[in-house]
Amino acid sequence: MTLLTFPKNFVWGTATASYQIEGYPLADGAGPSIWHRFSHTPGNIRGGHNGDLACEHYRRYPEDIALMKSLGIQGYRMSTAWTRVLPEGRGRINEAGLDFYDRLVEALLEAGITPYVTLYHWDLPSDLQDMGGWTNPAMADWFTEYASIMFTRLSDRVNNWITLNEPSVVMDRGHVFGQHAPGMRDIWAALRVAHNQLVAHGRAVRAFRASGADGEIGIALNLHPQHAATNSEEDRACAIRTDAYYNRLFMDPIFKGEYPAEALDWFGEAWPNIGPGDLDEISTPIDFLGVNYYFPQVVAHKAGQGALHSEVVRQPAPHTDLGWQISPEGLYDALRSVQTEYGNPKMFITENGAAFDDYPDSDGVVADDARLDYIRAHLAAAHRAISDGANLQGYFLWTLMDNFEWAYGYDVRFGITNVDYTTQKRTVKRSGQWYADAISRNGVTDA
Ligand code: IFM
Repeated sequence: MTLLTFPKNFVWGTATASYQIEGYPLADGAGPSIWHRFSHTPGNIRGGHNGDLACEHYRRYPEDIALMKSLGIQGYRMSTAWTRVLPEGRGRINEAGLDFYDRLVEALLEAGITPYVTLYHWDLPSDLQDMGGWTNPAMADWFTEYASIMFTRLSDRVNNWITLNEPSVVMDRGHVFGQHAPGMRDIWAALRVAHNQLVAHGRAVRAFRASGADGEIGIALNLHPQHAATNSEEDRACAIRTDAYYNRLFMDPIFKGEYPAEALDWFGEAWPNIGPGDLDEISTPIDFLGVNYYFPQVVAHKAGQGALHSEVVRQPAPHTDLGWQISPEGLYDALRSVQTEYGNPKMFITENGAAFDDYPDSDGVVADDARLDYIRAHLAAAHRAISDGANLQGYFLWTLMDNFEWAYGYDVRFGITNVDYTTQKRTVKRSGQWYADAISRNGVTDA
């Protein structure tokens, strides 16, 4: 067994998101988000769950920060809820909401943990949805107004910002398949949603630069490598299409200032109008790319199947409990493709982790060895990518603790800490103990 040592300043972190952990979404003057509405609509979420309590992090954050400190976590990727700060999405500021994030950031810094703040992790203010949400081009200004408030309030202490989390999931799950808020099924709208998010991202990056704040800003994209099921021309064309849709629709405009030609050809008249200057704005240079990686996908051409005429071909085991293929090579491929195709920007893995259904045994031990193996193997793949030149500077494990896993509610557990939702007791799982050890050694073993 060899210890794979990471570079000296490699950041070891965990990631969470506001609606998934905070609970009390309407407390202290906050307004409703689309996820509040969506989860309170019968039939949308497994088990009828919602984020009303979640992990009660809104009240228990000191305990959660102490837990991170005990594990040696160096960086914490969190998100701020737009609805706590601007209950109607724009205009009137709710000071109590800002105060909460102020206290949270202070407590993190006191614990020696560096905050990495994501401004949008899906909890859009409902009032903005009522005006069309991300289908409305005015969203770019509304998002920038909110982002600027956060920069003004926190950038003296927060030096790492992420504009949006996984805009492709917002497009696809939220507006094509309707499994996420706001529950739309409209490819025409979805493509506008993709574009408007990207413009909002670029505009917020410009506002950050104009503010003169110290620090760095980037975006978190979920990279989803696509492979053709066979060598046939049709399957290969299909994989190029799905790659354009999931990955290059976001990577190309940000890093190259253009949309992938395949997507334009494929979606034809559904393609949104691109305003003059939009692509310049979208491609405003960022300081780092956040890579969220979970699994790759093998696709075959299937006429009439979805907008992309593609079928996912299930691969042999292993899979996580969500049926997601376990493929550390996919992470290696994703990092290397950013390196070779997009100029090797500074990268963080801003999410990576696995869903397994595990609980404390009679001795209170959560022996989540499958998750531990998943994390170890993915860190080893990340290490290999660094050795091959990828400019990867940190890893934020998804996720610190079990939480509200969107349409799956609380039935799906990604945490390295178990949460008992009846008592709110936190129990660090074996994977969490292992992660603490990896941090202390700044490395993982290769097996
Ligand atoms: O829980 C989510 C997270 O909010 C966004 N990325 C994927 C995770 C697991 O599904």
